[in-house]
Amino acid sequence: MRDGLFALPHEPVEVAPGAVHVPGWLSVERQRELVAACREWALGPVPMRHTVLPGGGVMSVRTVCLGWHWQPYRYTRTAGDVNGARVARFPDWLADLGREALVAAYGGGGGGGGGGGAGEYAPDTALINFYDGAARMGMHQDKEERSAAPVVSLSIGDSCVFRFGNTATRNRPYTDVELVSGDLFVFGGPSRFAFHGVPKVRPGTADPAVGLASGRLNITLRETGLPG
Ligand SMILES: O=C(O)CCC(=O)C(=O)O
Repeated sequence: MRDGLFALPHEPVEVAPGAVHVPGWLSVERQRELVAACREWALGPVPMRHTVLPGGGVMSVRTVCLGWHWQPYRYTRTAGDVNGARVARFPDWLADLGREALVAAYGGGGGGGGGGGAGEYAPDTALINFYDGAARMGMHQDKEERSAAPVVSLSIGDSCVFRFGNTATRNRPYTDVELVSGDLFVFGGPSRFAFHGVPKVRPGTADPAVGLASGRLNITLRETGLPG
């Protein structure tokens, strides 16, 4: 449930310089379309799976990638740690959505830094993360990219606590932001390499109208800066 006092729909809230939360950005219709697309992507050619970390730990989140496959801690075209298949292509319409997101967050001026305005934003990878009620994501930086272009993050389904920190340490200071279905979060500029994570999902908070019976979907768009 949205806290009406602090998060008016579509009104961007700057959480840190270059880090902007846009509540209620995706319509229910668009969320439904994204959920349907995610269901397809989850099936393959590389199926959604729990990522195994180099030390043997297994992430509680399940992930499937588009465009480039992320595995700790690099991007490849094929998913050598899953089934060896090439990941599904990154669709043009998703890049368009990424550019729309930057306009919503920064007003079209490309305020997130990383070079250029929203029109030049060219995300070429997406991580589709699925959280069940117990899943978490520890504090980390998105730093395998060779581009400093902003990261665009979309939330659908159950609400969560999104912890947005600083660029120096995974500890305080950080801000806990409640991300609700349909919310957009963009981080670029001075916040591009900030530590962030998801310490808590709130089971049962999703609106069934978005087409997800339970759990939380997160779609994260990034520019890898790798040769196409
Ligand atoms: O689920 C989220 O909101 C964050 C996802 C994330 O940090 C990541 O994929 O690196």
